[in-house]
Amino acid sequence: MVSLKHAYRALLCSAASLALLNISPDTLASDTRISVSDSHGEPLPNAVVEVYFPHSASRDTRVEHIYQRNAAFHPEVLAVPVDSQVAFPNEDTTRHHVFSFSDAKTFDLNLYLNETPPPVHFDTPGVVVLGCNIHDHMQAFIVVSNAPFYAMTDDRGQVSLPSLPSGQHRVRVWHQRLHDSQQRWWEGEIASDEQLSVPLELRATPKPPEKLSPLQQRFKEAT
Ligand SMILES: [Cu+2]
Repeated sequence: MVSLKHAYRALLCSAASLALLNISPDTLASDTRISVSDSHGEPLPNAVVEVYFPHSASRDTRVEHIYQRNAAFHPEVLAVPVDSQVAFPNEDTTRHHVFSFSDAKTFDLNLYLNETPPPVHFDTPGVVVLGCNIHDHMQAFIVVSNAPFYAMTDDRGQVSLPSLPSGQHRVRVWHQRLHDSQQRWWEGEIASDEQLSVPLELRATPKPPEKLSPLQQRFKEAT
């Protein structure tokens, strides 16, 4: 039989461990989360969340892929660390012409079918809007991030964060329907032990990809 004194000591010990959990967010696994929803409270998957905090780890750059199948880009949203490369393989039996005129990366992969062009290097942070010059409805986004932590929300509109240093940290959230320019971010802050909910005011319908202007068309033909 457990004595009252032992039970009391056990209670004290578990209270001490709980207190330890609360005061050491730097060293223990965190369940800090950011939840992103629309203004009606519906969870938003595929939103990109960035958290900025002091860190020394180097970036894990790599080659990613956005492939084309059934005249659509897959995935539709890709988040990569700055200095990553992305290849654009075509899995369709028709040709595609992938391009972007975004400030973060302007490029043009002229009509191709089976021979995937060399990967494109994304060396500037920002949102790159992709289109296809043949299929106007095709659209995708590459979010190039220089934040120490970035992730995309899951089906529940959530992102789990690593253990954050104590204090307030800058947070940015992007969603393709946040603003017509598709370049606007929601900005805020999160504390190391906080659960943050971000409701976004979205525009009603997705904007079709930017078409080549007559001037851009002439520029393209001249190069
Ligand atoms: Cu296409």
